[in-house]
Amino acid sequence: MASAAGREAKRRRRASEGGEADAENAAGVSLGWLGEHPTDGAERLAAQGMLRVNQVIGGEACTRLRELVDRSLAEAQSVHAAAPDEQRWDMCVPLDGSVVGVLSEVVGNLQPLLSQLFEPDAVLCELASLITEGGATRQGLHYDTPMMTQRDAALLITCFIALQDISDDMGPTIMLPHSASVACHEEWQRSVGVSEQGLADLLPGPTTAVGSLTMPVVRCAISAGDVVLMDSRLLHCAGANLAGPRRRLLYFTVVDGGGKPLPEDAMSSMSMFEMYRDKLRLDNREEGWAAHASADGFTQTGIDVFSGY
Ligand SMILES: O=C(O)CCC(=O)C(=O)O
Repeated sequence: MASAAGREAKRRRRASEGGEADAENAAGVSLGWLGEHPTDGAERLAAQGMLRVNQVIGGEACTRLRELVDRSLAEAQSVHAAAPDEQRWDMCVPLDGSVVGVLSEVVGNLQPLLSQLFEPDAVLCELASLITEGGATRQGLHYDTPMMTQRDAALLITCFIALQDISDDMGPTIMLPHSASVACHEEWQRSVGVSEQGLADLLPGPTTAVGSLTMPVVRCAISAGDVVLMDSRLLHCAGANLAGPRRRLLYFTVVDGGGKPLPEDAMSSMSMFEMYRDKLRLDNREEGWAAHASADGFTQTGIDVFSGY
């Protein structure tokens, strides 16, 4: 076991390897900056595979969504009574009136960036929530979509919306910027069997080894209303929620349009009630989305929940 001095030296070495870009990444950008520099925002997201945007929606909207997520979980738990001790939930979200309004606000506020990344007919292919209770352990590091074997495959970007302030010990999502690359995926696949255990120690960051590569680590400890956009090919995982309180994220994924094919094996990026599939296009947000909402989402949709994600 390393001495305290050895551990400190190692920590400093990792910190100096972390790089300024990743400190910037952790701090994020404002909507005002994004409005003025949409191309820079898109380039940053493309280069790093993630971009935090601060204060995309306000506190009241977060409260409404948090209440919806809690209500969904209560219903899910009454249906899934067999898993009362579950500490992680990935649940499709019904489009009730409050979700449509807030979702449309988020997409509208991010539009300067989204229009740099996607064709106008790009569509939401996921709409769900992620919950961890106090005591949830760290998720295994993974990507949601493999690096594409088809050259022209559609880009998928997942947007995680914080519904409350998320501190470091509540299990923020952990991301490895720059890991959406063929080289990093190959290193990860080659080494995952042996290093996954070790990653548990290494992920506090600011860097971690992925095979022979040293990758930066960003923990998305963010505030209510902040959004982190992530390339679905980026290596990431949910952090350990050490003691609670319950952590809630709403997330949606946009898949590009323009007739581009879905990447092979993109099925883990498809958490959404079937009835909304292909309906929520970026370019029909104002006229089209409300038509799919209902006063009581669950009556219309049922419950679709994946516990222990
Ligand atoms: O809960 C989180 O923070 C991330 C979850 C996640 O990455 C996943 O389930 O793919």
